[in-house]
Amino acid sequence: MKRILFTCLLLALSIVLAGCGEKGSTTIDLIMTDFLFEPSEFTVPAGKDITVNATNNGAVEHEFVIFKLGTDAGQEFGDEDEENIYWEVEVLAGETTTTTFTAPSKPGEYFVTCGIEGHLLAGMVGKLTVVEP
Ligand SMILES: [Cu+2]
Repeated sequence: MKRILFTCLLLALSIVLAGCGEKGSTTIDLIMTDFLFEPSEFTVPAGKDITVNATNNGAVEHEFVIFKLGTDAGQEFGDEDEENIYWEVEVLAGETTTTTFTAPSKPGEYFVTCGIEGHLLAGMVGKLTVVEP
């Protein structure tokens, strides 16, 4: 009987720990191709330092551009969108870059795209979900 109780406790503990894992990751592992983000959706904890490991497997340069909350690039990325950028990183074709940024302090869904002309339309769109840590 005691053993069953112990097993139940372990099970409950593992569920709680698994739940903690859903509070977002401080690491983003990103593959860029012509013309997709893989994966395209990320969840990070608000206000934390996030490490981005970005690999460009494409034949052309790509960017990972996070927009400010409540903004997006519309149909196509243009000069008018520059002021709405929260953070961005550029990766040359065939390169891997590791860099960091501080996640926005406000939870919400942030628009992500590649700022190079035509890449948004081609499908380089993503979403960064910021959650309470
Ligand atoms: Cu691109």
